[in-house]
This record gives sequence, structure tokens and C-alpha cells, in this order.
Amino acid sequence: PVVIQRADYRPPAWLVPDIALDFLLDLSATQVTATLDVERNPAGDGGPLRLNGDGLVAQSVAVDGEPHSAWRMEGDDLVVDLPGEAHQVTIETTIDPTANTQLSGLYASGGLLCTQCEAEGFRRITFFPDRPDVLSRYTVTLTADKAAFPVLLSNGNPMDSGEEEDGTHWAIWHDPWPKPSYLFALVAGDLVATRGTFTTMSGREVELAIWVRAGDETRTGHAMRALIASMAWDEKVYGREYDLDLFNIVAVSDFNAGAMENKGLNIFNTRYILADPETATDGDYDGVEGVVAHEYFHNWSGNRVTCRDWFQLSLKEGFTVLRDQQFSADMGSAPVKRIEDVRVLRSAQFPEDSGPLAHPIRPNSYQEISNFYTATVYNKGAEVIRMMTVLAGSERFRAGTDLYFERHDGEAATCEDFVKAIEDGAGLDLAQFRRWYEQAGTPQVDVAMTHDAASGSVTLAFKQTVPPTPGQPVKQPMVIPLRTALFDRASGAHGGEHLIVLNEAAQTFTFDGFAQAPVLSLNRGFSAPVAINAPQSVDDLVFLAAHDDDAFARYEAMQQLVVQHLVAAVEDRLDDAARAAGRAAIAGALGAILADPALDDLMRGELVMLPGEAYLAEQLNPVDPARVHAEREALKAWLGTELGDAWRALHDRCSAVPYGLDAAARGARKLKTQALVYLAAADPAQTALRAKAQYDAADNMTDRQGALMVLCGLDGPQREAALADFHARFADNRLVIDKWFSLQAGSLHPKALDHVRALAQHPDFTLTNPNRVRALYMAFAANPQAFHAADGAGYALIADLILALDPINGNVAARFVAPLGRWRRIEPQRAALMRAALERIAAAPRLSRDVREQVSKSLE
Ligand code: BAL
Ligand code: ZN
Repeated sequence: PVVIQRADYRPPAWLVPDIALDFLLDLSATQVTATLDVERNPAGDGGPLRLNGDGLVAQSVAVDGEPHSAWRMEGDDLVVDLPGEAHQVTIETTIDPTANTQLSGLYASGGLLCTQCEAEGFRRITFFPDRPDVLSRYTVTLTADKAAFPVLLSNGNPMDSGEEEDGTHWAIWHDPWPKPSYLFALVAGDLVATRGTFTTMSGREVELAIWVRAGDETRTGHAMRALIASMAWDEKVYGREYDLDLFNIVAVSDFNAGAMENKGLNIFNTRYILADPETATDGDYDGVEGVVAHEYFHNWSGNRVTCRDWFQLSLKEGFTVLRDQQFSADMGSAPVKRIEDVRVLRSAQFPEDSGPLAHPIRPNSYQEISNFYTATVYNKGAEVIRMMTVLAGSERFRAGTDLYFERHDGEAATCEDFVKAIEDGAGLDLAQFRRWYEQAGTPQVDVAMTHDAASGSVTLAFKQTVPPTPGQPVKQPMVIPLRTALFDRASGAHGGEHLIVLNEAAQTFTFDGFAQAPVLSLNRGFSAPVAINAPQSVDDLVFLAAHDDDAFARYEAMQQLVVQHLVAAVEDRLDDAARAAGRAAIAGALGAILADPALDDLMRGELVMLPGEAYLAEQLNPVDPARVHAEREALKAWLGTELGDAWRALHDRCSAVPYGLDAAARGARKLKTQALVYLAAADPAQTALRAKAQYDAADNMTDRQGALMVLCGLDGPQREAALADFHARFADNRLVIDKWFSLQAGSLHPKALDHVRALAQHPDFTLTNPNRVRALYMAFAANPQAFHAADGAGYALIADLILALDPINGNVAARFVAPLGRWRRIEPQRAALMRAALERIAAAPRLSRDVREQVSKSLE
């Protein structure tokens, strides 16, 4: 395979300051004429003009207006030897958007035409130096049949438009801001707009529009509010103002990712735009708000300052994820948002970091860049920058980001440029901190606390190790900022937080003034993305779960209480007495949380959540997923019985709260379904009735989906009736039918695997829509009790999916390899079956580069 190395970066030989693109749009034969004004790059190597292509045929090539024959194909690339310093190169191609099932480049989606160019889709539209360090001003002319494509959109501002007598019409768009080709976009189709306006901090009026299919416009209000809030927030918090007269968003049903930040023309997966109470859960509302913000924030962190090469992806993604997390924290409950973000990190990124696909947030090599849009580059990337905010404080961090934007506006920058700007602007020394960009793997921090009663001193002894990862057997110590508090047992208070910054393999820190050994609260707010191993007594964890004034630490203590118990149970370290004592401690802590009047329900909902099986599995190596599942379910059932009255009372209380989008009502909805989850484990028959009643009474999707989720795991007439009702009620809403697939595929039902097999044959299932594929198969792959069936049937199902999907959409197919790739950390019998599934994929005669890379790395 061809491996691209970060160290091999060379500046482009030619630049393209301006490009004119003419599209004669058609669903099956779109003609593209690209006119490139090219200039020799003084920093280049003097070589020829290399125009990347992917499956394209050049119908004509002209240089300076004259037909030109001195060009050649090198693989998919068109290479032109050009003398002198500047020329105009014109190339014609024809492409078939309907045949484009990969959904990269220009493709058809239900009669619409739209584009997805990041990372390397532009080369599927026309020949171009398709690399992010070539920035051009785009002028785009779109011509199409007016009846079929009444709306014609591209980046920037509309310049002119008109109609012809043959029924076609045209529109010219110009984007004054130089941008790389991955930010190019066009949309043509029959769409309606919800409109808004925003006045920027310098008083400019910006027109906002969200384009959807007719009928969907009633579900765009939340996205529009989120967009306006994002624009205001970025001005206030980062000093960033929008820079065009117009901001367009288009929602499409067929989309590989969540959304795309094309300059002035964001294109979204419908699932991150459309929301109303009847069809979208509270989680969906948060998803819309967060993704709208994320794409908007890219206008500065990504578009105005872009990436020099794709190894720098975390420069824009890590920073923009941090920005969207900060925004969502400001819009709702900051502690709950932090807990949710850490849960995602631990369930998605930690397993990546401990598996065969582990890579630093700035990778050193890749075969297919699409495989690097990962939880590591995005979420760990955000955590790394968040640590800079912890080290600098928010004011100094802002000085750093101001300097970054000022220094690099209009440039294609590197992660190093970002770190240097923060260093200079915030006044930090980040020399050693840079290892976070270089070393993969989740640092493990061991902590031991000793107390000397005579002197009243407390010593914390830390050891840090970074585990070996592919290609990186030996690691150096990291800079790890740990927000820490030492609680006085008697008063329940602490004397102020300390920021402990680790930077050596072993270090000790001493604190005076403790007559009694304190209770240690470490990594408060999850100030560093590390795994802490601080064996804490059950009493200390119960204390922190009840008293810690840091909400995240309180959650963490509750999680740790359960993790320690379940890990001991799975490892057969609990005799009957220890099991009973452990359970009693958990029930006591949980009961106190249920009864605590000072807690809001959103936070209570976090505190009562059991740690997920993926996170539990990370604590065990090798892990028997069936044991983890069985122990966790048994604990849940026991807690459902033991606290049965409290759960029922909670469900009754929360059911009486009317629908609203305020925190109290959202908290009630979250807890309502949590209560059902515990009760279903304890008493399935009675809970089926309670869940069905919740389903029938539901006036919103959060309650309806929650009830159906619980019913899907149970047997009986209520399950079948609710599933049938749900499908009939929402038959014409694709996003809701996705939920219908997901809930069954992710269910606790012992026959979930059979259900998935049957659902794959359902008339509503298709491999050509990524949302539908993910709804069924990602939910299944994330359902340990079904995916890890002892006979390997779950692994075979995913391998079959990958092989069937790969020729249609390699990008999406490759996403399903990681669940199989975890085999090294699974008990030997299942590991052999997972490996066999990977080997069967590897033996296929033709695989996409995407799947080939992931499978071969997973087998290494
Ligand atoms: N740039 C790809 C989609 C996103 O991260 O916003
Ligand atoms: Zn992004």
C-alpha cells in the first residue's frame, strides 16, 4: 500500500489564486469546466503542475486558451509540464452524480445534487491540486433545469442569476475568501428555506437560511436558534465575527458524516438539523445545537485558518470540538455537558487508544485520510487544548487564541503553529506538553496517598506511564495537569483546590495541616484525559459521591464505586459477604442521590447511570464481555429491586412534569427512563406495563423512545404493539424510522442478533443510506450482549456487512472494522473468532483503501 508520511510534506509546485468553475448540472451527466489561474510557487520545487483526480477523464485540456497536448496521466493524476511563472489552465470533465454511491464529490440524494469534498472529494469533481495548502478564490456558475433544480447554491455571495428560454436557469456565486478545495460546495434542487438574520458585532447584517425539503421547514427552528446563538457566542467568547453577507445551511438525507463546514454553505445530515418535540429526543436537540455550533465555529477554526496538510487535522477539529463543547456548556448545564463529553471520550476514544488503530492526535502516516476522522483527532484533540486552558486560565488562553487567529488568518497552518501561538500569547512553556501531539495511548497515573499523623502532612506519590501503541513501543513522560482537592472528613469541606502538574515518571507532592487523613478528590473536572488508578476505599468514594463540590468528581466517585465492584466481580474476587457489602454501599450511595434535594434532575440522571460496558471492558485485559454484561445486569436488577419503591416513586414524580425544554423538564424525562431501566431489570412483567403506559402517554420523542427502548429489551405483547405503533406512526419520517432500527439492534433482548438479521431484510432497510446502515449495524456493534455472541455470529454479521457495503461506500464500511479490531483485549475464544472475521475480510479480492487499511492494521 502507498503510505503517506507527515515527514514527506513539500510545498506545492504551483498555486491557484483563482478558479472559475462552470457546472452544467444533471443527475447522471454533469459537465464541469474548470479554469485555473496557476502561478509557480516560489517555495515549491520547480516541478510540473500536478492536478489530482479520482476516476476522472479529461475531455479537453487547454493552456492560455489554446488546446494543449503536453500532459500525461500519472495514475489518477493529470500532470502538466508548464514553462514560466503563470498560466491559465482549462479542463473539461463529465461526471455521473447518480452513480456516486460513495457520497464523496458531487452526488445525487433523492433528486438533489450536493457535494462533500473533505478530505479528498474535490478530485472526484475536477482535476485540481486537491490539498489544503492550495487556497483559491472561487467563482462558480451553476446551470440547470429550473423545474428540477429551482435552487442553485454555492459558497460565498450570489453575484448574478438568470433564465434561458430552454427551461434552464443559472446562478453565479463568488467567494472572496481564498479557501482550499475541501471547502468547496454546491447544492442544486427543490428546497425551501427558513430564514433569519444576524447583526454582527461591527453592525453588519447577515442573512441566514436553512434549506430543507418542503414539509421539513417546521422542524428547523431549533437549528436556527442554535446558529444565531453560535454567532453571538463566538463574538463574545473568542472575538470572532462572521465575514460574508450570507450564511446558508442545507440538510440532506444521504450524508457520510454529521455535517460539513463548507465556506458560507454548510451541508448537514438531516439528523443534525431537523428537530421538533414529537420526532426528536432531548439528546437529538443537543446534537443539533452542538453540530450547528461546531460547523459555524469552523468558519474561523478551519476556514479562515485552515490546515497545511491532513496530518494537521486536529488543528481544526480538536480546537473546534473544544469550542462547541464550551458553547454547549454555556447554553445548558456545564457539569452535565462535561460528564457527557468524558463519557464519549472513555467509551469511544480510550478503546481506540488501547487498540490496533491507536494514533497520536497528529498522526505520522496514513493510507486513507478518511480513516483519521477519529475520536482521537477530534475528542482527544479537544482534551489536549482544554488542558492548555487549565494551565493558562481562560483569559491568558484567549490571548493565545487571539494571537493564533491574528498570526495565521488566511493561512494553512500546522498544529505547531497553534501551540506556538498559545505559548507566546498565553505566556506558557509548552515544550514538553507537545508530547501530547506526538505520543498515542492513554496515560495511566497511579497514585498513593500517605498521611503522617505526627506532622499532619499528606504525601501524594504519582507514577505515570504511557502504554506502548503501534509503532511507539517506548514513551516519554507527559505534562498532566490534575485539579486536586483534599477533603477534611469531619467538616466535609476542603481548603481550596490545587493544580498538580505532573511532568516526570514519578513525583511526590506534600501538603501540610491535616490532623486526619483527608479524602482525595483528583482530576476534578477531568482536567487531564488520563486513567487514574487511585485505590480508594468504599467509604471515601461514598463520601465524594455525596459531598464533592466538583460535579464531575461526584459523578466520578459514583462511577468508580461501581467500577471497582464490578471489576472485582468479573475477576471472581468477591465472596458472598464482599459482594453483599459492595452492593449495599452502591445502593446506599444511589439512594442518597435519589433523595438529595439539592441536586437538579439533569445531574441526578448522570449520577444514577451505571458505567457502560465499553468503559468497564477497558479496565480488564483480556475481557470476557459476557461476564461484564452478566455482572452489570445482575447489579442493575438487584438495585432495581432493592430501591424499587424509590424508582417507582421517581417514575411517578417525573411522569407528572409537563413537557418543556427547560432543564427541570428535561431532567425529569431523563430520570423517568432511567427509573424504567432499573425496574425492567428487576421486574420485567410489571415494568412492561409501566413502560407501555409511558409510551402511550408520551407527547414527545424522549419519553416515547425511552419507553420503546426498555420495551425492546423485554418479551411480550407490549413490545410488539409499541414497535408496530411506532413504525406506523412515523412511517414517512426517515430519521425516526432510523430510531426504530437502532432501538431493536441495540436492545437487551436475547434475540437481538436474530432481530438484526431480520431487519436487514426489511423493506425500509438499504445499504445506500449511511444513516440507515449506522442505525442498524452501529447500534448492533455497540450492543455487547448481541455483538459478542459466543459462537461468533455477531462478528460474522459485521464482516458480511463490511464486505457488502465496501463497494457501495468504503468510507462508511471502514467504520465497522474497529469493533472487530479489539480482539487482542478479548478472551481467547472470542478473540479467535473476531480475528477469523477480519481475515475473511482481508481475503476479499477487492477492498477499498479505507477498509484495507483498517483491516490490515487490525490484524498486525
Ligand atoms: N470537517 C468535517 C466535519 C466536521 O468535523 O465538522
Ligand atoms: Zn469539525
